[in-house]
Amino acid sequence: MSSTPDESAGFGTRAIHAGQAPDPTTGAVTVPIYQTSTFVQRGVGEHQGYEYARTGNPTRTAYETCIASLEGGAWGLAFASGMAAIDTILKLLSAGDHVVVADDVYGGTFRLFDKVLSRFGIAFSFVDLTDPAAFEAALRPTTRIVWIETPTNPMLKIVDIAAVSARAKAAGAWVVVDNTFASPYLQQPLALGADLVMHSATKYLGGHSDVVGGIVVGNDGDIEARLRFLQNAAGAVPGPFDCWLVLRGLKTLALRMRHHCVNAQAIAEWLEDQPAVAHVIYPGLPGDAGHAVAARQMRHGFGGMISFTLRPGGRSARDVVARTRYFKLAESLGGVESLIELPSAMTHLSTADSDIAVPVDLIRISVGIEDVADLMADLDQALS
Ligand code: P1T
Repeated sequence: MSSTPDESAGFGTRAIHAGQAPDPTTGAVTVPIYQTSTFVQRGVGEHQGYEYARTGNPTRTAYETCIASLEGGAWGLAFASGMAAIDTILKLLSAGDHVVVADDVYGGTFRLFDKVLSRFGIAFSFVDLTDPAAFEAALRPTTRIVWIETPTNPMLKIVDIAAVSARAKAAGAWVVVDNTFASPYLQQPLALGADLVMHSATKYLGGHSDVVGGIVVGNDGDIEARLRFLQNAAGAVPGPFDCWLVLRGLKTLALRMRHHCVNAQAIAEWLEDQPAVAHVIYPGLPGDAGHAVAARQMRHGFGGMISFTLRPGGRSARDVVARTRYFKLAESLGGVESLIELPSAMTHLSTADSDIAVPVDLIRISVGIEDVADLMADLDQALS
């Protein structure tokens, strides 16, 4: 009765079947929500693979198995949030270790590194990883991790994962890619040489803005054992219902990503023609600084995120983000509904006054899967 798909099965097939064999006791086609904190033992240590729900839960196992398959990894580990996943990865390090970080990352990642983990003796250098010379200069004998986002949040810079991974490997450092903005449908960092890939599952993986979660995927068994130990030791795990919600989201990931990409490409091209708009950042635009690398390392499209600035003299960015109807003014991204925000005052407030502060007038949109004509009309009325 196993429905485990072949490794050669397509992405859409694995999204629906990997880790999701029908329930062996009832035949339920969807994985049940095992809402239990503990599991009975026949004798001491004699159990059916589960002892205590912090350590493991069958709903979580299904979700972890599915996302590992989608990222092309050997294993996956789920966490209570993207930040919990990042925090747990960094706990692989010790005082004295050094991390090279892309100079444009989610504000919460910067906050955790700069304000929390630095107090535990881990050093961080924020550098432009699209500049090979800057990357080279940032490497130290103590560098253990190179932390990449691509596309970055919110400047949508494109980092060459294969090139950075090759150099990091030679320097003895692991490469971790935060793949939140791309999703495994558009980009598979492990195949490009990364050691670990992580996500805020809150975004495209869940896809419906109804759950907070994080995930880490890799191939190396030694790193898996150490992360599994930390997952259980620190306990920042998701509950079974949250695992189930992300698992349900994964089933339509391919469908949703295709629509996000088509809508975003059309809106980016349209925005470029608007007199009120000064500059549009979207890796799918042929003139975009990251287009060539993105075209090489991404597939099917360039994602659903666009950032842009306005020409002086017209409406302010603050005014525009408060005027849209369908684009809801909110933090987060990657859901079916479109969102708009001002990173400098919202998601990236923690970077204000730092070396990696984002432009104060930058607008970021997460393009949803609504009808694109309605989205354009909404932006049009907000801009004009
Ligand atoms: O919110 P959480 O699930 O803990 O994930 C944090 C995180 C990690 N990495 C990236 C690239 C992210 O974008 C995020 C969360 N970002 C937002 C909430 C945002 O609006 O940008």
